[in-house]
Parts: sequence; structure tokens; C-alpha cells
Amino acid sequence: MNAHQFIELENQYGANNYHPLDVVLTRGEGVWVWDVDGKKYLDCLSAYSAVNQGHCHPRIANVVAEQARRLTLTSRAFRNDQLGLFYQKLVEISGMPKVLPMNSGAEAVETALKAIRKWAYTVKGVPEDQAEIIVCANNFHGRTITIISFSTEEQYRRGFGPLTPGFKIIPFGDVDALKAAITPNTAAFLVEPIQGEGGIIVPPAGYLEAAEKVCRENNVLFVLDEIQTGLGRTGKMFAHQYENVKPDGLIVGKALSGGFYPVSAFLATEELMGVFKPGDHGSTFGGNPLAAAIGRTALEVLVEEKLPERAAEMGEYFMEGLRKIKSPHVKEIRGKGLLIGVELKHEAGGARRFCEALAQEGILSKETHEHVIRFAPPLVIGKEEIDWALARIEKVLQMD
Ligand code: IF1
Repeated sequence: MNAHQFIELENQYGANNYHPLDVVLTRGEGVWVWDVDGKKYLDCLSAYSAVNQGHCHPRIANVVAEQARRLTLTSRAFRNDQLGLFYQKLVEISGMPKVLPMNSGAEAVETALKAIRKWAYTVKGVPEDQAEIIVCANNFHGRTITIISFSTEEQYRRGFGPLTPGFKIIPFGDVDALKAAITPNTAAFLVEPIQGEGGIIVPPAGYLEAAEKVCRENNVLFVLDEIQTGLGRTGKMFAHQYENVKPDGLIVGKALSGGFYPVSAFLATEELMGVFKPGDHGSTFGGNPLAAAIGRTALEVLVEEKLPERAAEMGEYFMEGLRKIKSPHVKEIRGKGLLIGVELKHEAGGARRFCEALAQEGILSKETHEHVIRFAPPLVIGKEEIDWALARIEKVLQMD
């Protein structure tokens, strides 16, 4: 079959909920992927930061194969010999004492929301069904009905009501707005350290520290969604480690498996996780031995290959290179580590056509919020590959 036939097959039978670039990929290795015609691309999306360790990392691939032959799923009705070791590694890396494993990012966010609400009623003493959770405008936390209930993106909500109540939306990066939004019924503030889908929006320095302080003063939980910013992407293991904060809850996913398998987790303090009693929450696949073995190894790779440090160094190099490009279209270049956004002027006609031109040149990237090109390659990228990319990005950013 050729590329056209694969595309036709997807279009014929698949739901129409995506608008992908028509690149049909068949193989990946490190920062590179190949399409069915043998054309090679530098992956500058990394499956939205799920393949921080690089495509098909050989060490994780070996663990997948070995564990797949030994034991994959027991359900949580029984224990298995992989889960505890995965927890231990995750606790060591995050500094959070308790772990609740799930599969997709959205499930881990839902888990956090359930923990937050139950904490409000059983610990803080909020009257039944009155708990409020404060979130930010332009957030992205997933696609479930409850999560889209507090999205500010019209398209994500429209047509999916009735939506879940109990959320208050404030501007991102604004501590005074947080202060003003808190009531005696506020249970938590849930925020991304850098807004990914929002357009790679980096808040003012000190924002997380100031927000945490306001939360502490009001007995409000401080909960971070690091599904996209975590696990090395921004140049530290977690983006919140740029500031001196200690969240009550921390949500991770994506690169927790190195892209092999959906693995996510809600991490929390003893007090917050303590609200869950047997039967309160669960998942058939969450915490299965295959996921646990993959998760543990994906974390070991991040640490042993020093990928957060590499993201910091390579991110700076990449961003410097981008800043040197003279282009009539670029409005701003921003980001942290290897989470980089290039915002184009509105006159440029949208980022999509630039992403299409980049794909022609052998670079896969994705527009976000119409005018931003996102560059987020696997963290194993080197200077030579960045130079290769910069030459092509320069050419594309200089087109008419
Ligand atoms: C899609 C965006 C990125 C996330 C944060 C939770 C989740 C995500 C901070 C949910 C997921 C994904 C979903 C994916 C595209 C992608 C995305 F553009 F939609 F916003 F990365 F920027 N919290 N983000 O970024 O995790 O349930 O998907 O595992 O196609 O919707 P999930």
C-alpha cells in the first residue's frame, strides 16, 4: 500500500476529529521518524512531549518485550512485582510521597479532581457539593466532560453539555486574580507551570511561588499539571523546580512511558492521597505490571542519560539559533528548555502553512493556537541535529 491508500483508509473508517499533516509514518529512532516512502523527518513534536526519551528507546523497548512475555495485566485485585518499584522511582524523582497510577493524562487529572473534592469535604470541611476549584484561562488538561467543563476554548465545550459545575476561571499568571477568586469553599488551584496548548505561555518568574503562598494562606491545595512540562521537557525534571514550591498534587503522564504505552499518575502528599479509601477510585489497566516496568525504565533513562540537563542546554542552543533567524513573520520566540514556541505575526497567515512547508523540508512540527509553531524535539537531540533543523527553519520562515 502507498501513502495515499493509508490516508484513504483512515479517512474512510476513522472519526473526523483530527486534521493531521498527511505524513504517513512507519518507523522511528531517537529524534528521527520515517514515512512509508522512506523519507526521513526530524520530529519536533515528540508526540506532544510523550517521547522525551526519543523514539523506540532501545532500553525501554527491551523491557517492553521482556515484560510482555512475562506478565502484562493482573488488575489491581491482586498485587504484582513491578508496581512498587515503579512507585519508588517516581517518589524518588518527584519528592512526592504517594502515587496513584492511571493510563491517560486526562484520567490522572480526573483522579486529581476527585481527590481535591473529597479533601475539601472530609478535611477542609466545605459543605457537601459546594467545593470550588480554581483554574486558568487557556488551560489544557484533557478531553473528558468534566475537564472540558473548565476549558475556555469554545470548540472543546460546544455541543458537549451539560457540563460539570464547580470551577472558577482566572487569568493565567495573575496572582491577584487568584487571591480575589478564593472563597471559603475553594478546594484547590490547578495550573500548568507553562501553558502548552495555550501557546507555550511562560508565566512571570515567581508566579508559582506567589500562587503557592496565596494557597497556603487560605488552606487551598496547590496542584500542578506537569503532564506536558514534566519529565525533563523544560530543562529540569519538573518545570516547578525552577521555583521554590512544594505542590500538594502533581499530575504526570506522556513521557512517563517514553511513548510506548499510556502511563500516567497522580502524585500527592500523604494528606491529600489519604482521602482515597478502598473502592473510591480505580482503573482496570492503571498500575499494571507492563505499564509499571515501562514507567520505571522510562524514568531511569531520563535520569541516567541526564535528559533534563540536556534539554536545558540544547533548548538554549535551539532558541539562540531561532533568535538569529531574520524573518519578517516572527513576532516572538519563547519557551523553556526544549518546549519552544515561535509566535508569528497575524499577517503571516497562520502557522499551519509553515508547518506544512517544514514537513516538506523534513521537520515535523505542529501549530498551536493558529499563530504559534511549537518546537519540542525529543530531549536526546544534539547540536548537529539542531543545526540541521535551523537551516531548514530559516528557509521556511523566510518564505513569502
Ligand atoms: C490531543 C494539546 C498538547 C496536556 C496537559 C493533560 C493532557 C494534556 C497539560 C491530557 C494533553 C495533548 C492531547 C493531544 C494533544 C496534546 C496537546 F494540543 F491538545 F494541548 F500537548 F499541547 N494536561 N495534551 O497537554 O492528556 O489525556 O491526552 O493523555 O490530541 O488532544 P491525555
